Amino acid sequence: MPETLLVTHSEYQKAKNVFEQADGLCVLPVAGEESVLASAIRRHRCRAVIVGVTPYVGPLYESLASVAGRQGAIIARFGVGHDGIDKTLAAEGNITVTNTPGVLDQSVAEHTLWLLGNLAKRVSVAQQRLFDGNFCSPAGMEVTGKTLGIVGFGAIGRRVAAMAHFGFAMKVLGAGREDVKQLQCRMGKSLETIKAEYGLAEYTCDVDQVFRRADVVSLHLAANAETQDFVDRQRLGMMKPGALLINTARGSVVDEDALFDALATRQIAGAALDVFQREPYVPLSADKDLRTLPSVVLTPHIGSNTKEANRRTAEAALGNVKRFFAGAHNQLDCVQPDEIAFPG
Ligand code: 8YV
Repeated sequence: MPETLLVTHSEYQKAKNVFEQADGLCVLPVAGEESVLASAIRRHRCRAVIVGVTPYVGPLYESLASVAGRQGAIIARFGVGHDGIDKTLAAEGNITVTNTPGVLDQSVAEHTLWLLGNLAKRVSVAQQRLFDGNFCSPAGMEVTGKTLGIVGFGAIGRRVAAMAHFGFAMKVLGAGREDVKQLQCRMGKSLETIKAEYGLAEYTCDVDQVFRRADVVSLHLAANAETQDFVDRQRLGMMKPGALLINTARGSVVDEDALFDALATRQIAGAALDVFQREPYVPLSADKDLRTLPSVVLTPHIGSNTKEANRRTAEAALGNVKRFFAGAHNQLDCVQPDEIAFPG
């Protein structure tokens, strides 16, 4: 009897072909809602699930642990960030957690650039006006020569840096929590090489300086307790009056109420968000709904949602599940309990 693998619906839909053609496993789509997923695990006596970004807080681990016992189970993230998975509960239940590093960096980095382009040229506003029968739009701005602050200098942040500099001649400031020595050590390269490779003008761990100097701040931070509401009123207050903010990392890193106020009072000029504190988006405060502002561009967490990245992600997640069942535990993209969700 092949092992059963449950894949949450939205992830299954993103790469149906890959899942339909998976050999050696009985792959079934299932609703991502935790209680439904948990009962399906018990019903199918299943030890493997592939899941999206939905946070799972308890029943998922209980049912996997009860079905798998000492054999162990696997939660394979369809994606990179694993802030929705409780790594401690997983470890307690003898459940391995994996993710898919590298496969979606290009898509998320490109999305960051499309959001920047939309904001810079007011594309959403212009389209809405055209739809309303008004064939004119506000003036945009060129991005060439502008300063882009990359906050969180992991794989995605670095790709954005390179595309913005080599593609648009932007001046790029990189900021991360590591000092230069730690950065050089992690990347195994000198700062000069890193700068040349990613088109970086400067690297700093003084992130506030980047908020003060950048015309555009793009967030590529880990979602963890340390970065909850990282972009708060104080940091928004540091930004230049004409500045733009882009978030393709995690919603939790931006205080959305503070952002609403900064935009409504024109303290900053615009913001583009692909990720939200609550997904699907629900305003934190009913009277601070970002959708009512003309200076925002909002997309429904689609940074990684391209045909190319979806296929690579499905193959990577499936690969982890297959290697798990084959006992190749040292070949899994394992997530450790204390590992951060995005390198920053
Ligand atoms: C989701 C993401 O994984 O990789 C991540 O951390 O945020 C996303 O790309 C994906 O959308 C789930 O289907």
